[in-house]
Amino acid sequence: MPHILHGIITAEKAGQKLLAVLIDPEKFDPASAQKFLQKIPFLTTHIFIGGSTVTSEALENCTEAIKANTGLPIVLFPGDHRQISTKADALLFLSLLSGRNPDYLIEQQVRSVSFIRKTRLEIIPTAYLLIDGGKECAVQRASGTKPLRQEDVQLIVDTALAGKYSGKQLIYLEAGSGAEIPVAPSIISEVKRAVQIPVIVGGGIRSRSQFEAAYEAGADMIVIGTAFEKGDFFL
Ligand code: 1GP
Repeated sequence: MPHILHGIITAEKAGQKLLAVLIDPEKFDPASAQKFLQKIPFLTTHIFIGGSTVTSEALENCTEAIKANTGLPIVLFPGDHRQISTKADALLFLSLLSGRNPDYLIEQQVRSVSFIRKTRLEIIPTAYLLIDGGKECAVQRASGTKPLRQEDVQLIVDTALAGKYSGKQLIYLEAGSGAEIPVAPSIISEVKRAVQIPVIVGGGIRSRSQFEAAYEAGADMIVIGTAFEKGDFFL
């Protein structure tokens, strides 16, 4: 089994919690990579790189700078088919299952293949579910899709399970970068109970209590971007 996915599954089975720090190349100065990486929490296990509207050049420069300054696995979290760098270790091959826009369900994915085939990136099939975080987020704008309402727990669980039945290896519950309300712990626990595969949770986590609540509810990996980007290393 591929290396990074294997590591995530092994951690899940051992009950070891994972933390990914998300870097958006659009908001990140590659020259600050070393300083930034010195400040991230010691429990960080992965670096995610991506954003909704990143150019290939910004992505390349950012990934190169991060790679030069850390031994942590670098995982691409792309907003579209152009956001792929050979300098990373793995790629979350996302399908936006909460939406009904074919462009983000399959078109971007097809377009990415001719480039991916020339790389050695580990490809990780990932079900990506956008959940209402209390304000319109970049994914919503870029994809033209609506998030699932936090009240619709059954629909969220069914969507996650449809992802698993389609062969996705990870379920990513996303409240949106800078969300006002993170994904509720009750949703995380219902999804986790149903899917029994690794669950990633991100969007709007900016306090230790939110962080711990997500882990306790069953998140296997938490993704934090905005808080650290703003210099608030709250952990
Ligand atoms: C967004 O899940 C990530 O795609 C992280 O969200 O920037 O709000 O931490 P934040």
